[in-house]
Amino acid sequence: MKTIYSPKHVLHSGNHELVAGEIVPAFEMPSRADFILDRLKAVALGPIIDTPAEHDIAIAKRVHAPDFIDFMPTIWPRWVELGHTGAAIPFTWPTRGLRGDVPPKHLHGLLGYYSFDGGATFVEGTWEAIKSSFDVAISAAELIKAGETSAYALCRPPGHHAGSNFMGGYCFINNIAVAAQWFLDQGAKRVSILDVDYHHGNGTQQIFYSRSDVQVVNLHADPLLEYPYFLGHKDETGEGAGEGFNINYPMPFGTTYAEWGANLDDACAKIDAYGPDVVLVSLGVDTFEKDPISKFKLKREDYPKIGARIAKLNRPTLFVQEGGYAVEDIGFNAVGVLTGFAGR
Ligand code: SP5
Ligand code: ZN
Repeated sequence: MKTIYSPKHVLHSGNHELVAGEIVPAFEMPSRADFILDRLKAVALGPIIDTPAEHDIAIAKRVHAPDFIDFMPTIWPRWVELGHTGAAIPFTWPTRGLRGDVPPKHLHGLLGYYSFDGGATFVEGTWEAIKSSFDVAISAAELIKAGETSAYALCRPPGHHAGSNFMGGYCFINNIAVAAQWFLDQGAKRVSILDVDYHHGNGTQQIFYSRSDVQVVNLHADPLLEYPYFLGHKDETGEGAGEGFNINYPMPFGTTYAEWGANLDDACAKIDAYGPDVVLVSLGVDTFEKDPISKFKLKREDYPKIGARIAKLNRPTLFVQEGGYAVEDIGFNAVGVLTGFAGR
């Protein structure tokens, strides 16, 4: 299996986030990609391509609002112009009873307008890293189009919390949603997205909620208990033409592979029944027992089982990196899924 990666991810670094009242270094940090790369090389999974082709950002606008995509590269210059030094971060959001339909003119207001939390922060190089992560996803999709049976997009920053017109949860462009639309635009009839990240992929769900050409299947911590809190319940099954094409498997804290794997089996049966031309996997490994922000109990030896089960779908498969914050273990876990898929 080939990996696509961009060294430009490192431009998105030094960010902070608010956790239980304290400003702390963001859990989503550059060393995550380094540990994954080290492990890819150690197991010799396959060639690692670190020069993804540049792709037209118009591709991202097929699933994101053009004004949202155009806003992101302006954030840092406008932040600097305001005289700010630290990272750009939103702090006011249009919740119930406020006008969520009128974009403010001031940058601080726009940051809230185009986000759902304070977890998507900008430093000087953030936009370049976002663009490189998008380029990685599309370049990996191109490998599948060219006939590879699988590929791994080592994306950073991740994407699955980003919706059509909002960022959040470390995510800016929804890399996997953009790739899914790209496959459709290239002639695919049906695409399945299987999201195994610990957190519900609220952005991916929102983007495809009323569509039948992308099936979205999510395994995640119950939103009654866990971030992102406001989406990911079992009764969210899609709407209109999308009815029946969104499937959620919320699970309690303490979930082990016994329960998680049973839900994966069920999810895979639903994907088989749908019959997609390609399967896209939102590969988060924050389900790991030692993940610092998560409460599932998957073990290192469980990750190859995930890959092996996905391989049994027997369809072209694109893996797209999402979360995973037990940094020293992330290589074993993420690459474990890929080696399991490859049958070793
Ligand atoms: C892509 C992805 O996995 N994004 C996750 C964003 C999670 N943001 C909320 C973090 C909440 C942290 N709770 C911390 C408990 C630490 N003991
Ligand atoms: Zn996550």
